[in-house]
Amino acid sequence: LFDNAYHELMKRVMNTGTEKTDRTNTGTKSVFGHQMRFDLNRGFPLLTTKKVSFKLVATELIWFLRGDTNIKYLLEYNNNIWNEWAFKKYTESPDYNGPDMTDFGHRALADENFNEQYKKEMKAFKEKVLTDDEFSKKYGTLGNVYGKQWRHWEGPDGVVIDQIKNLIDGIKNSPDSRRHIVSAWNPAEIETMALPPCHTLFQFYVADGKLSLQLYQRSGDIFLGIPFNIASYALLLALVARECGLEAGEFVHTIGDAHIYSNHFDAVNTQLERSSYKAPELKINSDKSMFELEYEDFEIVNYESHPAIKAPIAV
Ligand code: UFP
Repeated sequence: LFDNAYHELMKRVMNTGTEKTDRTNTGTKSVFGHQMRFDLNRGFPLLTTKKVSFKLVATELIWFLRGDTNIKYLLEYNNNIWNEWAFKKYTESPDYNGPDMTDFGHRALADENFNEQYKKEMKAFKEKVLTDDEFSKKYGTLGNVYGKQWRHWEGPDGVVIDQIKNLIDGIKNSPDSRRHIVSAWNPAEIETMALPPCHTLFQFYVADGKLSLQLYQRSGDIFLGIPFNIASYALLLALVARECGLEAGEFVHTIGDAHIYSNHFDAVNTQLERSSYKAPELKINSDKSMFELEYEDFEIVNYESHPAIKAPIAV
């Protein structure tokens, strides 16, 4: 069962993880180097011991695959997962005149008055990204994040490399190749990204008519990030397999710094007490190429899960 692999990871880190400080000043327990395997023939790995929103996963992946780096597309689907990073850039800019938003992540948790101010400013920010083109061009963008690197990696002399197109061609024309790699980690552009890529590099592998995918994720927030990352890469594998006329095999998830934030410990313990349901199935109700698919073409069937568990995100 898919949930088991994830629960094993949570238990490993809770029981044997090392306490460390981190960039966000929250504090974590972590292990270095962990691997999980998800065989897509056994269903779609959307966790069932808490509700994970497939809509957020799918709209973000479509957004990556379009080469888009502006949160406007996500907001149109009411997907708020990247807002904090864009909002941070805006509130640190000279165009922002509202109350001071320094360190809004921690302060919103600690101070109810501030939280009200923050929610108000964030709401106005989202509204402006959605309705004001000029504003959204300037402050909706996250810099050279995934979409840019996957579809428009800039090489020397203005050469633009479409890693995803190259990947599909490579898998179709030379399935046995050991070079089916996409890298989001572009050292020349790290400085210009809102967040240096967490899912850093992935590789595909073809054997017995089945396509498998391994991701190297440098840093994983086990409670909030990893459930999304699993579903997202499982979906990517399903899409690329379909595009190449292959069956989907395994998603192999390799994580570098696998951590649980100290303010997620209670949530993790709650989830660990739950037992899993049968995994759901993914359906794609369209013949369109993966590059033309819309969220409305996807369907997750027979998804039964325990309720969502809320926990604060570290910014
Ligand atoms: N994080 C994930 N998955 C993601 C993503 C972020 O787990 O897809 F974008 C988490 C990992 C870490 C934080 O807790 O976000 C990034 O911080 P850092 O750059 O310091 O590793």
